Parts: sequence; C-alpha cells; structure tokens
Amino acid sequence: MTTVLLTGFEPFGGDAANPSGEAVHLVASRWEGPELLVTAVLPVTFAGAATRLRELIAEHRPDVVIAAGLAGGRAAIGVERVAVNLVDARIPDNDGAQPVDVPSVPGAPAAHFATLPVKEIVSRVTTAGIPAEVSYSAGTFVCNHVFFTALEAAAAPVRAGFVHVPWSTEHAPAGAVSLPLRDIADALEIAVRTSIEVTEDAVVPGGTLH
Ligand code: PCA
Repeated sequence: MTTVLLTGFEPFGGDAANPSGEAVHLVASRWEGPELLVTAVLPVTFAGAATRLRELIAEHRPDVVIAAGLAGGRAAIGVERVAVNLVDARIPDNDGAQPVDVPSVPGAPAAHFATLPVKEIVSRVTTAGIPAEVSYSAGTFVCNHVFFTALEAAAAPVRAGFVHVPWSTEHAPAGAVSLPLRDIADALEIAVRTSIEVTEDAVVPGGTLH
C-alpha cells in the first residue's frame, strides 16, 4: 500500500502555537485514504527532530515524505526546492542548542534538491485559491536540517520534500501576514495528493530573478 509520512513541528522560539503541527493534525483527522497517511509532530531540536524523522522513515518505509514547518512572516505556502547541508542557528532550538556553521550531515553533499513535484504542487495549491510559491531557501535552522535529513534518509524512488507555511490567522502575532489554518491544512493535503499522483514535475518556467 502507498504510504505517506507527513510531519509538522511543535511551537518554538517562545510562540504558543505552530500551525504546521496543527495543520498536520487536521489533515490526519479528515484523511480517507486509500493510501496510508502517517503523521507526526517533531520537536524543534537539532538533536531530536532528525533522529525522529529517520526513525519514522525506517519504521514506515513511506513512498512520499513531506515535512512542514512554520515560516512566520511569509505570506504564501512555500514549497521548498533546495535543502542545504548547513546549520547556522540564529536562535536557540527548544533544547537551548544553537549550533553555528556545522553540516547537517557530515560528509554529505552541500545540497540536495527536493524530489517532490514542487511546481505541480504550487500550481494545484494556487488553483485551489491559496497563495503558494516555489521557495529556494528553507533557511538554516531546524526545518532545513529536517529537510536535508529527509532527502538523505529517503532515497529514490521515495519522493521527499518540505513545505513552509505562514502563520495561521488563528495564532498570528498582531499585524503579521497569515492564512486561515484550514487553508494551510488544505494546502498540505494537496501537496500530499499531488506527490502521490505525480512522479514527474511540470516543466514550466519558474525561479526567481534575485
Ligand atoms: N519552523 C522552523 C523550525 C520549526 C518550524 O516550524 C524553521 O523554519 O526552521
């Protein structure tokens, strides 16, 4: 049976909520298959998150792995294309650890590309009326670390990648850009469905000029 692993994150940086974890719960609660959807909420710790993800991949042998996290301040769903093998933490993680300029996975290549159909996901999420874009940097904090680890741990033909989500309107700081939690969950569900159905990404112009 086709198995999908979808993860979100717990709150971090002093925030009370993390829409990625909440949206993953929402997707799980309404999933009707026929594929098996395995969900988890990862700790925002360099030591714990990647280990937990590797355990989940080893245990469930998923065909598709999508990790999601909060990118507060972004206005659109960001389907990440590039994971870099670099940790440079601007703030401490939830363990108080703040590694600087170390590799995510020592000895691994400098970067990996997502193996999800990123452009097709962006196209379908946008068509559903939810703002979405391809993103070319997942940062250098725990999300990028988990993204890079997913691509190390889930070799082809497994398709793996990362989706950054904005603040949820329900928990956004005053004045911050946000999307309703329901839209964030819809976008993650579309990302999962698209990744199950589409093995070759759309070849359409994209990228950024700067
Ligand atoms: N966002 C952080 C870590 C956890 C999360 O939800 C990030 O973008 O690295």
